Amino acid sequence: MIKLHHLNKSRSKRIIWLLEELGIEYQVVPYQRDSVTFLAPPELKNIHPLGKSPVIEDAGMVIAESGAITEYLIDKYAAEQFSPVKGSKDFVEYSQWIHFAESSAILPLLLKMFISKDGCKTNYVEGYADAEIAKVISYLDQSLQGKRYLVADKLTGADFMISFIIEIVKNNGQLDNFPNLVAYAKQLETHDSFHKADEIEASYS
Ligand SMILES: N[C@@H](CCC(=O)N[C@@H](CS)C(=O)NCC(=O)O)C(=O)O
Repeated sequence: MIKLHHLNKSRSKRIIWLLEELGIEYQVVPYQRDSVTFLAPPELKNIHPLGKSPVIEDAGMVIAESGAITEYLIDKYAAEQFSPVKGSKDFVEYSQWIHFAESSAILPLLLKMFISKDGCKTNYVEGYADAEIAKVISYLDQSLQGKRYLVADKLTGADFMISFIIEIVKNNGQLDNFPNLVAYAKQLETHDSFHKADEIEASYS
């Protein structure tokens, strides 16, 4: 059975949602962040050298990185349902969104979170993060104009990945000025598995 090494309040929620949507059996192995440092406990390093979450174990493999896990699970268990056809134009877009979620999109959001944890003025980083966050949000909003989902008019791996970005933007109070993002967030909520993932995540927080 698939094991998901899940850290509370983390990107691992993407994988919980995906596993729920796939409807396959899995076991959650929970870990709690340190209340002061907010870092993962050292036991996670026994599973993967980086000691981060999510990590899954399946078929004798240990797989890290939420984007790679998303692609692996979809390819193995439901490629036709949650991915465009490989080699198609949609597939290129799909791949772009999966990478975007863990590169251009997450970086400024994390910087902003770290600055607020430090609680002091910065010369450069805050201005950089704010400008980049504005770019990320408006890019996403424009890309979702007239669309229900990011790619191929169906729920795909791209949406599982971007859902976490939407959650951070929402928690930062920046979603409401972007009607396409608000509509997209509502669309994701039409999936029962999305709410199930919320409940499961909350049960470990
Ligand atoms: N790029 C990785 C990032 C993994 C990551 O940084 N996870 C965070 C939780 S969202 C973590 O484990 N933080 C605790 C730590 O670094 O100690 C992914 O997409 O899975």
